[in-house]
Amino acid sequence: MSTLQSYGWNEHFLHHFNSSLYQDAEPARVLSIQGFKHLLITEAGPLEAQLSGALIHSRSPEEYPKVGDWVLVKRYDEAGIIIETLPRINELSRKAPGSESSRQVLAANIDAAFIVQGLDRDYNLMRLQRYMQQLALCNIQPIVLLNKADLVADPEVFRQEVVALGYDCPVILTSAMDETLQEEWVSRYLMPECTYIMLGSSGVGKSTLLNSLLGYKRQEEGATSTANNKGRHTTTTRHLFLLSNGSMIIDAPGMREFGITAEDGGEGILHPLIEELAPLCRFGDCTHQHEPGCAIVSAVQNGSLPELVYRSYVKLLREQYHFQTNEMDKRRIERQHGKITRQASKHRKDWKY
Ligand SMILES: Nc1nc2c(ncn2[C@@H]2O[C@H](COP(=O)(O)OP(=O)(O)OP(=O)(O)O)[C@@H](O)[C@H]2O)c(=O)[nH]1
Ligand SMILES: [Mg+2]
Ligand SMILES: [Zn+2]
Repeated sequence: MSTLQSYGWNEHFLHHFNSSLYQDAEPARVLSIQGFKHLLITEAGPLEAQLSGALIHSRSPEEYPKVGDWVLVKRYDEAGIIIETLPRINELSRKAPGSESSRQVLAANIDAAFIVQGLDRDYNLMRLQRYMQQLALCNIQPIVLLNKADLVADPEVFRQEVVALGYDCPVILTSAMDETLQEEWVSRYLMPECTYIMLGSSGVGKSTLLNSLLGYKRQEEGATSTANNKGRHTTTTRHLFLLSNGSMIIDAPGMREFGITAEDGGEGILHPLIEELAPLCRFGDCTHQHEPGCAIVSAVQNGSLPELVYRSYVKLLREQYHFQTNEMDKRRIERQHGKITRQASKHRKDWKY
């Protein structure tokens, strides 16, 4: 197998490469980004590269290469210049922290994401559902990984709680300290040539798990004494690693905020039971909050839809609405701005100034 194939190069990217304008460039995958420095893997091995000026000026920041992206690169002596990002299969995004309605792309071309929570103090079902929602919007398969199972007396209770939420995804108990526990899910869920990402708060054990899978300590791990200190973030950049079984994992810094976004005109709160019940509501535009004849509210009342799923649904729906209205306001302002500029240039012509 070629180097690129082992990093996930496939027909989709080959097709876009063949139809691109840059036949003199070579394809590469982005392994990590530090400031201007992009570490790429090419057929001939690793290469450091920067973005071309043309790429920076002609694209918006979400379109700049992210970890996991396939790019076209040209070599100049020892250095590489990235001239294009190949179309993505998907992108993992969130609401940009601190913003009202901007989207931030964290990584690209992801087959599945591990939502990692620590069973010590990090375990939180509302937060878990926030990740579920955003991954569904991004079209990325979630896998719940409940780590630090060694620290609680009966970890299965936690697992059952997550299973009871009714999402369509694997829920796994593990511990970075227990190789047997790891072997069970690794052989089942980590597939060769597939790309995974570790998501979760700081200190849940993402890097420790990754090191254990790599079989050597590559990523810095938070010291036990400071693991309970909320402000500490041990991993600071995303990095894609190739495991010996042929799968790839992106280790990411812990996230304080994982704000959800919304698709254009998309409704998309994606819980299987909610999707199944919504068409049964009396009103087609039911918001599932106070309307009579709402199938979702009655499912909560009769216990077939967990209340926690409903609560998170209402909360996330409001956030999505907020994100969307802001987006619309922005567009309205931009349109208005365009109109003013057009009027101004008309005046300029009329008055010749
Ligand atoms: N008991 C126990 N401790 C663990 C386990 N996994 C990780 N830890 C400890 O938790 C602490 C934090 O682990 P990290 O791997 O640095 O956490 P992280 O998720 O990578 O954190 P950030 O890089 O800050 O996002 C370390 O002290 C680990 O030794 C586990 O399964 N059991
Ligand atoms: Mg880490
Ligand atoms: Zn309803």
